[in-house]
Amino acid sequence: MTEHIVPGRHDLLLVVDIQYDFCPGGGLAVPRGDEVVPVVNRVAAGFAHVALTQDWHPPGHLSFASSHPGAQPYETIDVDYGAQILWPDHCVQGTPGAALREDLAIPHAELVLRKGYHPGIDSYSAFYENDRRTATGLGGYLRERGFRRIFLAGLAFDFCVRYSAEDARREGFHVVVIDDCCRSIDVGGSDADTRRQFQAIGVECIPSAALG
Ligand code: VGL
Ligand code: ZN
Repeated sequence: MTEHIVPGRHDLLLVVDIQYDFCPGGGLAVPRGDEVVPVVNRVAAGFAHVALTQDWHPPGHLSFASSHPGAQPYETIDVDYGAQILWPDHCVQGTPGAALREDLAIPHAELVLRKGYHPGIDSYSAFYENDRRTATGLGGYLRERGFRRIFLAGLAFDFCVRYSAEDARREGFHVVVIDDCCRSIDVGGSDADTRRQFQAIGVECIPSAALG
């Protein structure tokens, strides 16, 4: 049983990609993605410090299957920086699908970090793009503000939450993922892979009931 956790001044909640396109009816719908919204709202109210991320791609982005003639969504291709899964078009800058959910009620969020805006690089992680070299600046921001422990919530558990959690760990933060604040896409066993990887690197997974 996880002990009870009361968020303090060195803790930040990072809310990942809670956007219409990742919810049922959206361009890259995560099954039951919409269900996390009320849970995340409740959890966020207990944090003094919250940052949000927003997937934010230009039209014709490299990660879109539609940008590669003959390719299908969920196929993996080789690009300059290695393997890249191709996705249906999603979170195109300025479109309704790219907007943060309007029922996300976190008025005290201090930062909205957009990612995935380079036309030729995808960015699952909020810290480093998929070339694993291009930094978003979030690591420096969190360090300069003195945060030590990062809690994660949002979509999708097995992609943007996973990569962000792994990078946060690498950057030296304590990392805690709030399980019922997340949902998975689950392609090719990615949900189980993520849970195994979290165990291996010391990313904690807790239920939201452990907070407060
Ligand atoms: C995501 C795939 C492509 C995510 C974003 O937010 O998990 N997944 N773009
Ligand atoms: Zn994306």
